[in-house]
Amino acid sequence: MDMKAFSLEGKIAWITGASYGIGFAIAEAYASAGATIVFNDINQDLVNKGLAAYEEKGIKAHGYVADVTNEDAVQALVKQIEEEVGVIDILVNNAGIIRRIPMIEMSAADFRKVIDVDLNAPFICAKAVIPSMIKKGHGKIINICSMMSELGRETVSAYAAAKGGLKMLTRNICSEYGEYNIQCNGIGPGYIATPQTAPLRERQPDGSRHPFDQFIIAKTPAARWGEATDLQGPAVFLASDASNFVNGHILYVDGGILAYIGKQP
Ligand code: NAP
Ligand code: GCO
Repeated sequence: MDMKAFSLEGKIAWITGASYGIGFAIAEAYASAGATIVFNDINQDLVNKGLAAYEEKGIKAHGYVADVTNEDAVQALVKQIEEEVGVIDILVNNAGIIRRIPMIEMSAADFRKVIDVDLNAPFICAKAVIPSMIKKGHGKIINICSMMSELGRETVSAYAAAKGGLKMLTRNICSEYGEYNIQCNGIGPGYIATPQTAPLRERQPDGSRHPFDQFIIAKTPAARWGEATDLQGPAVFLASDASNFVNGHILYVDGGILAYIGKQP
């Protein structure tokens, strides 16, 4: 087998919400594999922060301000990227938010906001890039799903609904555009140590670990939280020619949580 199949040389990758966190780690891996990195974030400060962080890693990224929930803004952004950088070969729908509120206390506005960012935006961004991928004869779309694409838990009703929907959007893009050599897959991270999960890992006043932190350690065969870098290899695989016959698949990168009943307390 020619290992060049894992290379991203000559490819243009757009990772949404990639100023930091999982998106940044994926972009870093894609740059190492030879891709040109394009990212967006919701305001110029974050884009500048991202550009500085990429530069520190020796990566010349292209950063744009765009709210991925705004279809006109995304359509304009893709046109601008195609003019300034080139046609997008790889889209990673990474931007996402969570609101941890008991369902019956959650406002419909909060529920809608999570659905808007975590489900509507991946639809908007995929819809914007697919026409040029069809013309180009290939494309890769990777949706950052979640264990909550499979499981529920208290306080994350909107997030689980969005990520469950994102799993099925992934399968539908596969079904509708697979014949154009477009592969759409998902990555389902387990519990990853990023700003999004920081509240779940905060030390208690007595210095002990957060109860949820202890719970995740007991539920994970790897007995640790994931790091954003744990997602880099799987993300490169799904963006590369090595996965051209993998489509509609959600690759769980969770340290084994989904397979494990959990350690007896
Ligand atoms: P994070 O640290 O909160 O980063 C999320 C990124 O998305 C930030 O750069 C954020 O920018 C950006 N963003 C949010 N709303 C946006 C919008 N409307 N338009 C453009 N950018 C927007 O989260 P993370 O932990 O890296 O998670 C990244 C993805 O992985 C999310 O989809 C999340 O659901 C998923 N995930 C995370 C975990 C985990 O354990 N961390 C596990 C499974 C799945 P702002 O700073 O402006 O909000
Ligand atoms: C939570 C966490 C999870 C993780 C991730 C798990 O509150 O349960 O934020 O939702 O972010 O999605 O895969």
